[in-house]
Amino acid sequence: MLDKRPYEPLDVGTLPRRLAAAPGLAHRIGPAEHWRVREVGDGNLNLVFIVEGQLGAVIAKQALPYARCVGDSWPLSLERSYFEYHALVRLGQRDPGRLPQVHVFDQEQALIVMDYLTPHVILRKSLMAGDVLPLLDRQMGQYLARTLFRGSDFAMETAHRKRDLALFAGNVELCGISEDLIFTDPFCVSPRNRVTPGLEEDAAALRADRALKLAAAALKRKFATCAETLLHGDFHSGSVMVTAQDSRVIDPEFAFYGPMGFDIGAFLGNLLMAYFAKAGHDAEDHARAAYEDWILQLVEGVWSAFEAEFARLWRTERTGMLGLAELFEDGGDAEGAEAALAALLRDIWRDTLGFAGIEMHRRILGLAHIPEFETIADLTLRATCERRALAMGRRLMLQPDTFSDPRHVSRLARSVRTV
Ligand code: SR1
Ligand code: MG
Repeated sequence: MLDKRPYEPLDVGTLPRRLAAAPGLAHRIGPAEHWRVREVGDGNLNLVFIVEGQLGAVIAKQALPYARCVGDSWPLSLERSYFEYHALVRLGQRDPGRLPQVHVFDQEQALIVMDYLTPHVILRKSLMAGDVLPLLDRQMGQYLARTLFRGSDFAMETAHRKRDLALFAGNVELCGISEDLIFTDPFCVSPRNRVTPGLEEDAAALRADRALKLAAAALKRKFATCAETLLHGDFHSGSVMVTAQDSRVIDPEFAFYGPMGFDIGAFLGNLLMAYFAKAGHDAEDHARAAYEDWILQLVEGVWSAFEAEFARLWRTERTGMLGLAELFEDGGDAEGAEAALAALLRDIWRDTLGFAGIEMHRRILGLAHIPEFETIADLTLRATCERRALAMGRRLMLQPDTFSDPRHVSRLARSVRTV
């Protein structure tokens, strides 16, 4: 049992002393006197350490009492670690093996010790490097279907789901970050916003675009009021680690009960931005065109795998209060259940497109930009790539009903890229 010493930000010197008392850790990675510790965090919020011993390694992630990317002028409570721990456990149960296993949760220190994933790399980096990941679409589509379906009232026992809903309703602070940074700031003047030089007029035009602001308002309302399932809550390509054969999901500290399309949309929006950024890095040649095509196939493949797995779960695990077999199968109307599934998938697809579009706006107009664009050294070229992404994102937000399936998304991406 770890003692309840008051919280202190740990460092490579103090972390081993703290962890030496953790039950089972020496057994897993070897005796503490041989541990080597490195701090490797490059995310927006937390400290991340790799602790290597003679037998293996673990990751130790500690929340800081402020947002790391901004500094102590943006205080944040340590509670996010509690929500991340509970989300890691639940999402891991819903898609076994897809998230790191937790070995120690030290609530006092806001510290989670979990599997060190190796030789995995962050998906965002892998996409920037031009890696082809043949299983990613299936693994991520299935992950999304399993976690979103199994965390909802289609599958869960309703008293259990409501208890969980109450627990994650406490993640007020991180939901607040999303509410501000995704749905509000990008569409108004805010000191937290930043745009690439050359994109100022585009940003001003979007902030004066009433149709776009109405779409952002509707998406924010959906995000805040549609407590459909337990979401990862920040499911971008920095929250996935990959090898050619394996994909793992990390960092669900933004977890809360929200609309299914939010996680799917965040992921697809980030894939689309990876697509639009390619022209800022590589010469226009056959290799680049082939990789861009692969990214669009990935977008299509994630949705297809999601749809197929969601339909399978609908037919085999619809045991929750919203399952409503009483209305359909029990009364001999199996086709009614299929019609309900089709209607639900249409709704999720529509939400997915809107959330993908708003994610693309917030990464270009807001506080938290992405390395795919930020590393384009030529600012004019960077602005061009971002402008194309914004044009695509705007269509997704304003006209989701014009995309009947993901091939239409690919078609639009290709035509916008040549603008
Ligand atoms: C202050 S946190 C900024 C962003 O980083 C996280 O990864 C989330 O995406 C958040 O919006
Ligand atoms: Mg994160």
